[in-house]
Amino acid sequence: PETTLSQTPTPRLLLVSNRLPVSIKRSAPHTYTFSQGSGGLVTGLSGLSQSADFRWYGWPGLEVPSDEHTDLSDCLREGYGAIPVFLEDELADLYYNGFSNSILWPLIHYHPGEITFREDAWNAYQEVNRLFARAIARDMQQGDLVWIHDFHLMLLPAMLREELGRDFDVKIGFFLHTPFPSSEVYRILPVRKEILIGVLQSDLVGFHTNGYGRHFLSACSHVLGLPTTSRSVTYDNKTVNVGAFPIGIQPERFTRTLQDVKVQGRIAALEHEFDGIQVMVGVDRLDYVKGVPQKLRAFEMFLTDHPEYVGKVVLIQIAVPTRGEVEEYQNLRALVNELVGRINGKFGTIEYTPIHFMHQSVDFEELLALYAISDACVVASTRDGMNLVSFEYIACQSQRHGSMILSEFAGSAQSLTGSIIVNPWNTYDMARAMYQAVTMEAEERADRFEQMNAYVQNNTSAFWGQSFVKELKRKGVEPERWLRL
Ligand code: ADQ
Repeated sequence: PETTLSQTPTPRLLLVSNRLPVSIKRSAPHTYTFSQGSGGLVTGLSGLSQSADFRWYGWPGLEVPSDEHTDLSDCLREGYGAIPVFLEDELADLYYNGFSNSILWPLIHYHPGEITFREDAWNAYQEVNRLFARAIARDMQQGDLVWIHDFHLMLLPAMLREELGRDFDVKIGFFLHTPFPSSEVYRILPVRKEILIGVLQSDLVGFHTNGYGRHFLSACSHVLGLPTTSRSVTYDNKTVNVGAFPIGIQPERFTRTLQDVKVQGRIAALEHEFDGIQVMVGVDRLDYVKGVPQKLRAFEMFLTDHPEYVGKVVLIQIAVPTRGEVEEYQNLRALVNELVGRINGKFGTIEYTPIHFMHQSVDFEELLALYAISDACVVASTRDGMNLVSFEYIACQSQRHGSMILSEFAGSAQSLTGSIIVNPWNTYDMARAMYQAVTMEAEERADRFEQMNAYVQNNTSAFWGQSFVKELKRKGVEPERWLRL
C-alpha cells in the first residue's frame, strides 16, 4: 500500500549478536555451505523476523579472504537477512576467547579466580566492538531499532552512538543473556567503568531476572556514582530503562517433533533399552558454570547412600564440547572424565553402567527422545542466566511427568516452582533430591508438572522477543517489568 505522509513506517529492526544465526562452512575458494542455527536466540527472534523489516549482524565464525567478502555478504543477506562482520582469526580469538570467554564470562558467573586480565585481549574487545559499530552505522536509517545481544558486545551501544552522532534518531536495546553479578564481584573487573559506560548508551537494558537488573543498577550507582530508581538509571542526561524479560523456548517445536515417526521409534528403542531402570538426564555445555562435577559427586553419594538403587538408576549426561581453546575448559574436561571413570568403576558391573557420559553434541531428534524417556532432569548450574534445558525437558514430559531437579542459581529456578530446588554446592542436598525424584508418587509428579508446563507454554521465546521490542519502541518500561527492590 502507498504510504502517506501521516503514516509512520514500521521501524526496521537490526539485531546484533556475536555470531550470525547461520552456520557457515567454506569447502573451497568461493564455495560455502550454510545451515540455519537453532539456539534460543534464533528461535526467540524468528517471530520478529517475519513481521518486521529485519537484519541480523554478527561474526560469521570463520576467517574469510577479503576478495570473497562481497560474494559471501550478498548470499547471506539475500538468503538469511544476515550481514557478516568480518574478523581476522587472530583478532577474533583475542576478542572471543581472550576477553569475552576468559575475563567477562568467569567474572559474570562468580568465578573471579579464573580471570587473568590481559591488555591485548581488552584492546581486541574494543577493536571488534568498534568494527561492529562501523558496519552497522554504515547501513543505518533514521528511526531504526537496534537490539544488541550479550556480553561480547557491551561497548557497542556507546560506540554506535559515537559513529552515528548524537542527533541520529535510533533506539538501542541491550539484552544480557547471562547473570549480572553483585556489584562487589563486578567491581573486580579492571575495566568496570568502561563496560558500564558502553552499555549505558542504550535506551533499554534487559535481563532474565529482577535480581540481575538490581545488581546492574547497584553497579551503576557504586562504580559510577549514578542516580538510579527501581527501573532506570540516569546517565549523560538521559534515562536508561532497565527491565526483566525472562526468555523462553518454542514449546510447539518440541511437541511437534515428538510426534515424528523417527522420534517415536527412538523413544520406543530407548524405553526398551532402559526397561526397569529409572533414567536421570543432564544436558549441558561442558562449562564450569554448569556444575557437572557437582552433579556427578551428588550422583555418587546417592548411589552410596541408597545401594538398593545401584543397577536401578542411571545418569545420562550429555556434555556439549565448548570453548576447548580455553585452559579452564580443558581442566574441567579432565576432572569430569576422572569422576565418571571413578564412579563407573566403583558401581558398574558387566550389565550396568551408572553414568552414560557423552562428550558430543547430539541432534535435535535424539535430544528430544532422551528428554522424553527420562524420569528426571538434573540441572546443577553454579550460575546460569536462565537455562533453557530445564524448559525443554518440561516441554517433553507431558506423558511421563518426570521430576526437575534444578539449581537455585539458574534463572529458571525463579519460574519453575514445581521443581526440586537444590543448592549444587551442597552434595547432600542434591543427593537427597535425586532420592526424592526417584521415589516421588505419580500424583505429586503430575501436580508439579502442571505448574511447570503452564509456565513453559505461556512464557515462550516469541513472547520474550516481542515484549522486549515493544518496550524498546515505547518510552519507559511497563509497570509489570519494573524491578522489585
Ligand atoms: P547456554 O549457556 O548455552 O545459554 P542453555 O540456556 O541451557 O545454556 O541453552 C543451551 C541450548 O543448547 C539449549 O537449547 C539446548 O537444547 C542446546 N543443547 C545443549 N546440549 C545440546 C546437545 N548435546 N546437542 C544439541 N543441542 C544442545 C546462554 C546462557 C543461559 C541462557 C541462554 C539463553 O548461559 O543461561 O538461558 O543463553 O539466554
